[in-house]
Amino acid sequence: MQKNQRPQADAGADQSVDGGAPVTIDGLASSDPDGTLSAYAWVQSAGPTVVLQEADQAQARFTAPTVASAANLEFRLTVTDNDGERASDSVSVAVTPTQPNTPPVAIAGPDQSAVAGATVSLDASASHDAEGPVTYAWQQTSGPSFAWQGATDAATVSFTTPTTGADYAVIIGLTVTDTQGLSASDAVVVQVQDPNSDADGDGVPDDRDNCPSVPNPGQEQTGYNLGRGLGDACVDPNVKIPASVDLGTGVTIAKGVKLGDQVTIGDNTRLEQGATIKDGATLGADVSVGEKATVKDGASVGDGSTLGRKATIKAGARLGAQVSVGEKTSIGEDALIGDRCAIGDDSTLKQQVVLGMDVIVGRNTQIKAAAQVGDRASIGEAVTIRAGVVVPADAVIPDGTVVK
Ligand SMILES: [Ca+2]
Ligand SMILES: [Ca+2]
Ligand SMILES: [Ca+2]
Ligand SMILES: [Ca+2]
Repeated sequence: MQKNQRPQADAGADQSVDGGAPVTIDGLASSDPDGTLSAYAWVQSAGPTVVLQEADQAQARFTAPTVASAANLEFRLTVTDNDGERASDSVSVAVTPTQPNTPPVAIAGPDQSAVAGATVSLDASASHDAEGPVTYAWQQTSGPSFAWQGATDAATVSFTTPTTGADYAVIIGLTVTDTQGLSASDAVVVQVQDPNSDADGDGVPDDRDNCPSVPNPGQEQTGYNLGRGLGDACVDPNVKIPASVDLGTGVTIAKGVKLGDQVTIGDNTRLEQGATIKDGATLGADVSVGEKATVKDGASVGDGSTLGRKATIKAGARLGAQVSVGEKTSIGEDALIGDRCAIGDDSTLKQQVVLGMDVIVGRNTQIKAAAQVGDRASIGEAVTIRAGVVVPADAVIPDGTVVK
């Protein structure tokens, strides 16, 4: 009896396949020189695990795995002959990725604001990856340290903002990682306002301080700053009020403020010393204008207003009824002075000024030629009325009046 000859295993030629493709590994070329093969056994020996079909047949099948990067699979075939003797061979199957992996997109959510001591929730669930699910990692990167509430590896996390006695910001970084290990980052800024903070140390907490950067314990807020929520300390006192602004009522316009054209100033306003009321400005009733104010051409001053000493009322200005004009006022040509106005002592009324009815003109005032004086106007002592002034018969011209 001859000695049995070993079978010869042949696992076939190495292959290269696409991810997801059906693959057959073929051991049909195996043989036994002096008998027959009684068994085939395929096992995977390397690479991402696949499910082998018909692993006990000459030909076995599997589906190539979907891989993000190239992978190599190895299979070992063992054949057994009719005398129970065995032989083995291996085959490689290279799997190419069907499409390259793309990095995930990290979305940490919009920046937020919170008060100190509050719970802030962050939501990164809008993060995504084209190839599959992502994992999350949150980490504080700046600001006063805080304690997380629960896990920091979830899409949504939360923490409590610490109380520090000052306003601050915290920045929280987010890293999102896909199933293939690619990652992306994002960050979210949380601005935290501490109700007890007082950045400028003026005793007024920031959230109630109309100028939190400059000490102003009195919270002064006058003139143009009224209604704007700005303290005087934060605003240039020489600010120019833009054209066509309506300043509303009860406003005080500080010294040096320049009013633009067409500004409307409401009732009970006070314009301090040196204010300039420009062309087209409209001042409401009972406006008080300080010394050395200038009322320019075309400006209109409402009823009952007071123009201070040494005011200059330029040509063409219109003063309403019962306006009180202070001492040493100069009233320009063609100005219209309403009924029952009082014009202070030492004023100069230039040519062609028209004085309304019952206007009172103070002492030492000069009324120049061609001015018209209304009915029952009362002209003070020592007033100089130049030649050509029209004075009606019932105007009261006391003793000492000089008519040149
Ligand atoms: Ca044999
Ligand atoms: Ca990906
Ligand atoms: Ca303050
Ligand atoms: Ca302040």
